[in-house]
Amino acid sequence: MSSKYDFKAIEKKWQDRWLRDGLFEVEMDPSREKLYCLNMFPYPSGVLHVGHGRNYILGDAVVRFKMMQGYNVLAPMGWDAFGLPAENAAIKFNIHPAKWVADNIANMKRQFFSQGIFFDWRREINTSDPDYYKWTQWIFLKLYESGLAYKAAAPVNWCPSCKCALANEEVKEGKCERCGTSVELRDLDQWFFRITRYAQRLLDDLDLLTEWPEKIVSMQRNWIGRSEGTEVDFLLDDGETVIKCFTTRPDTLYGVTFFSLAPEHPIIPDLVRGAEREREVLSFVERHKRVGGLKNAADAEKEGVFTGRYVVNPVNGERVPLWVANYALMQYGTGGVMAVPAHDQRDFLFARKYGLPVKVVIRPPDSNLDPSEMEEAYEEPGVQVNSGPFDGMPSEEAKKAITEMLEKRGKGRAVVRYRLRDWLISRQRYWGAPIPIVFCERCGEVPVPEEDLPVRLPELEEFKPARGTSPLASVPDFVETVCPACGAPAKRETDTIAQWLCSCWYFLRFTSPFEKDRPFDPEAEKYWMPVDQYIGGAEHAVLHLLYSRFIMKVLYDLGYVSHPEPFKALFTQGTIIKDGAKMSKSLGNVVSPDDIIERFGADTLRLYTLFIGPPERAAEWTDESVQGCHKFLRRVWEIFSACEKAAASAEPWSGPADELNPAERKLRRSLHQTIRRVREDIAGHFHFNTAIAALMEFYHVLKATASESRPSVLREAFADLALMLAPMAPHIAEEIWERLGNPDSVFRHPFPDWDEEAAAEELIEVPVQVNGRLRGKIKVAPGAPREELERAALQQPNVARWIEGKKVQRIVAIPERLVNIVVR
Ligand code: ANZ
Ligand code: ZN
Repeated sequence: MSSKYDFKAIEKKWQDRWLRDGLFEVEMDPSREKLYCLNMFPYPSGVLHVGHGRNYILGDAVVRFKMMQGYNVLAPMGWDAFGLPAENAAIKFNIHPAKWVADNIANMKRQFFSQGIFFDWRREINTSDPDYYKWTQWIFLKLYESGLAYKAAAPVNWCPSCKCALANEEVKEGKCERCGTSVELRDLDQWFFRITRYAQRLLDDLDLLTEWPEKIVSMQRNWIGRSEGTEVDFLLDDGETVIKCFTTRPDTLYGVTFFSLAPEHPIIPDLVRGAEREREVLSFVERHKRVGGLKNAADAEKEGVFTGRYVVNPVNGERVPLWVANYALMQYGTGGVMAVPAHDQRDFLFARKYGLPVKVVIRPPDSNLDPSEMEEAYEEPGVQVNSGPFDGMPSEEAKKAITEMLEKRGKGRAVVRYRLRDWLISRQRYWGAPIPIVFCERCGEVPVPEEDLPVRLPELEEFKPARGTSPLASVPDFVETVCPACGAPAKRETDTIAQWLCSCWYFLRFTSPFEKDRPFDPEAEKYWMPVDQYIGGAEHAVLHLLYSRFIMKVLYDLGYVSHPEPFKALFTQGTIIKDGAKMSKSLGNVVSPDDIIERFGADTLRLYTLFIGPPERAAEWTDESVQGCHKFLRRVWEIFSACEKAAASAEPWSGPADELNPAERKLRRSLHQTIRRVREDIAGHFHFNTAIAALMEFYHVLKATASESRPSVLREAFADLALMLAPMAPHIAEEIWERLGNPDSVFRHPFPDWDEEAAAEELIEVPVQVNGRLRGKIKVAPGAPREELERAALQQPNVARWIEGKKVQRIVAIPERLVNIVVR
């Protein structure tokens, strides 16, 4: 009497019902424990593929599981709508970014809905909405007031294709992260956030993030890049000018044989002015300035040019030649490097190439080094040699001693350096929030008063980037304004804010998105924050996640938020692979969730996405396995509809265990063992994959025992099966749950707990013989090992009597069958 698995009707029914009943709509409720579960919000790029589902389906399953555990769960969603992706696509398809964004949002929302991925949509955020970016501008002003935002001319990474300056974090191996074009360095007036002031705090508080993947924490640590070292003053051969360098190896100071300057070092033109080498040096500088990106220079072929000038080593008065070298970076330390070829590999390669001397000042603890025979630098610690008064001292000790000597003589000092640079926040692009600053002839830089926010982005027809200036610069209505301080005519800043700032605080806005007069309600922030579970891609390890931590700390210091860190636990899901490559639109290997839903339903799509493998690892998508998951759901449906009438007619089993028949006992044992596994797999590390495998095994037991089981036992089994399936395949779960006669949503019901007794393995009776004659019986678990049988047999009271006072010669134990004790 089984009915067909009509997934289309079932899924539509429940999606409408969840919407109507506001299943995901939550309010602050101090009497309940809250749980804030957040998926990184997407760029509204248009269409979701099943690779995206790895993130959102996982998030939805976690949310539903947590609801069933009784938490007050906040699960919001929104759109990271400003920025290059929207603008570049809009240019490509020749439609306005606002329209492009709106169309895409509509489609993606539909796709979320049809996958049963639900949110509290009342809280939806669009970062390009003036009601939102008003507060992004407000945050800019807060940083400005705190001296954390400043404008400066600086060499910036410039992408000639995007016609846009990029943050260091957006440059990958010297190329633009967005479009892959080689990045150049250009001097431009730019806005920066002084994130460097928070370097130490951002580093220290990594210790609070015990529920983050270790990998991400260490990436942030490296990105901040703290190093302790010494700043050393070298005197130029004019006898006046000091050129500084930063070193982490002051112990090698006696081994300096030349000095390298970064090509962008501002002193270079003065060094060679009027000299014979001027043209050669300046043309080298021109050529090498162009190669952008902090990291780029490290692995490139070492190249340099001699300036014709010398500097003096402060410890021994030696004159060493001053070079310009491509491996010296202007953005790190002082832009100058004291070069020690014997103990630094980059210096070594450079010295060998240009025939510069190699002088050993550290030897290995039990051997000597001959500079002419060295094939690479000796970078390890050791013992000082050729180091004047420090000879014989262990090099680790000499670091401190030499620094102290320099400090005494005023020629150097201990310093801490960070690799982290200030955060470049301005963009010469249209599609972003205007920077709320006005320039007045009389008053200079004036922040827009808070009550005048938002500074609206004008609607433009022509928004393509021009040569390095924002398209807003050519809109007189926007540019011309009056000075908020003195009322005189003034001009607006025309750069826009990088979209990274929009996503640095959206999680705060979600707590109270309806606030009109403030970015968020402090009470709501206090209740909902921090985000308990953040889920997203590892590619955001140092961009979004570091920036968000910074902004949170600034707001914390200003008293606007009550937590120093935004994200308590972080989960980074693995990617979906198809045909050997990461699934992506640009590679043309995407699978549409729409197609899978059409053929098999959303529950199948969800189940397979969760079943595909451990969620933190990459996994390969195969269409056959989708069908396997579908078959499983169909079988569940079929056996349920065969048993529906019986199960719905009874109360769940609650009688004593000895009244169960063998089939019933087997079914209940399997059920409660499955509950234990499913609970542990999900709660531990979101291992829905093994939880689903357990449910599949349970199905087989259910199938084998259903016909011999009474209605009450079936009732218990199907109810718990529905509850367990609910986070993963919510539609079919609700349908089964309702048909069992439950009036409320399955998500208003607690996730089941297992009964230890029912889950326990059934004991088997094994006869025990003494000298071949039956003397007793023991009860052991199936498969219990020999030693356990022997131990139990010897303790059995009647057996013990028969062997008392005798000598046990030998015990033969056959698991599950027999124990024979031979005595004399
Ligand atoms: C001399 C020396 C001798 C160095 C030696 C190392 C080994 P970390 O540890 O990553 O902070 N350095 C300093 N400023 C630089 C710049 N602007 N561009 C390129 N390299 C620069 O690196 C610190 C080391 O990087 C410094 O220590 C310096 O080389 C180099 F046997 O100074 B060292
Ligand atoms: Zn003014």
